[in-house]
Amino acid sequence: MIPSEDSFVSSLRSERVSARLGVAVGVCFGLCFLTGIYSHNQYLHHPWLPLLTRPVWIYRVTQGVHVLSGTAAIPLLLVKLWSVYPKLFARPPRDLRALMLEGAERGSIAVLVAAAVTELAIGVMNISQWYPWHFSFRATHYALAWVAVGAMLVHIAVKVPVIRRAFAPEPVRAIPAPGAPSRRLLLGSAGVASGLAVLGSAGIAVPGLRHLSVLGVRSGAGPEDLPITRSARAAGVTATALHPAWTLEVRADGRTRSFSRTDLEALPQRSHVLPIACVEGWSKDARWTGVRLRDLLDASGAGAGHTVRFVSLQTHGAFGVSELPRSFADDPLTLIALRLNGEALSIDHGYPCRLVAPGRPGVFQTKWLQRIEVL
Ligand SMILES: Nc1nc2c(c(=O)[nH]1)N[C@H]1C(S)=C(S)[C@@H](COP(=O)(O)O)O[C@H]1N2
Ligand SMILES: [Mo]
Repeated sequence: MIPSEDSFVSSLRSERVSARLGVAVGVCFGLCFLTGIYSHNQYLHHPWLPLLTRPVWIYRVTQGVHVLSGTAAIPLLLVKLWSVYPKLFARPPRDLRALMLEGAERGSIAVLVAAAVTELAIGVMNISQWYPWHFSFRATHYALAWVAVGAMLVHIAVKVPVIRRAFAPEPVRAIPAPGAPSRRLLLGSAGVASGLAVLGSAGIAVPGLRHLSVLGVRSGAGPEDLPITRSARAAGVTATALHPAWTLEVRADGRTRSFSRTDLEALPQRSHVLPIACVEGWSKDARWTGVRLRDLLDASGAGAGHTVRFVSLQTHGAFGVSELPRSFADDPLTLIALRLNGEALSIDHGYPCRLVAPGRPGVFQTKWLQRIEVL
């Protein structure tokens, strides 16, 4: 027998509960969306959205909030779906007009649920670096974000009367049956589950919480005290990066200059504390020492105000090439790093040299540099 809406009798379900869970999910999605747009713009460079170089940890914060607000949304969304799923079994109205209206509303909710669940699921899978699909993660995650947020706004607009009712003072307080959990307990548990998910993941970005990071994929260990994403072996650079004849080529104004590691060490050395902040949400500060990019460009005859392309020795896989917008290229903190936390750069962190710029996502902090092109 197919159940009807009335077959679900839990007194924990109510408009008041669903609306409060909805607000919590909505806040998480809003944070996730805004920080996601900021992150995505690092790839697209929309002129209407500036990319900030200060504070140097800006991307640590935006991407940390992105991943943690998405994580927080997962338990909240599950409880929210539980609180409303009996509606799936509601009998359709007989009146044609009402039927069409309800059909449209249900259609928009179906889009919202599908987009939201898929978005959170592929986000988690991306953090775990598990890609059982063939589409581009970033393009899909970005497109689905607009679908989810658009459908959410429609949903909120349609539900305004319900939301008003749900937040109005309760005329008669619902008293739970003896022994039954209260709605307050349900909401509290959803909040605690969400908080624990955040706490278990926050160590990927928040230093003091690293030991709590039971859910975090990368909690902080690695050569020179910094995690590694792609190793030198995985990038296929072990032979080329250690080759004694390695030089860094700098192409500017139609001329190419070459710098050996000794040449780079002979230029004035600067040290700055700058974070590596991965799109996966993990981040860590490190002390980088090397040549200021601006000094190297000056030594190569390149003026200010140019986008600069970085090409690594990497022969396969993504992220072997990056383009640095001019505000970062001319920034005095942007380094061609030779040393990390007081030691020569290890090969997994980008030996012979790598790019480190303030406020940039980790994916563009290109390791194992081979060539720099001033565009
Ligand atoms: N050439 C190259 N550089 C790269 C990558 C890569 O795959 N290839 N990965 C990037 C990513 S995604 C991150 S988060 C940082 C991580 O730097 P680390 O491994 O030194 O911590 O390196 C970046 N630099
Ligand atoms: Mo990354």
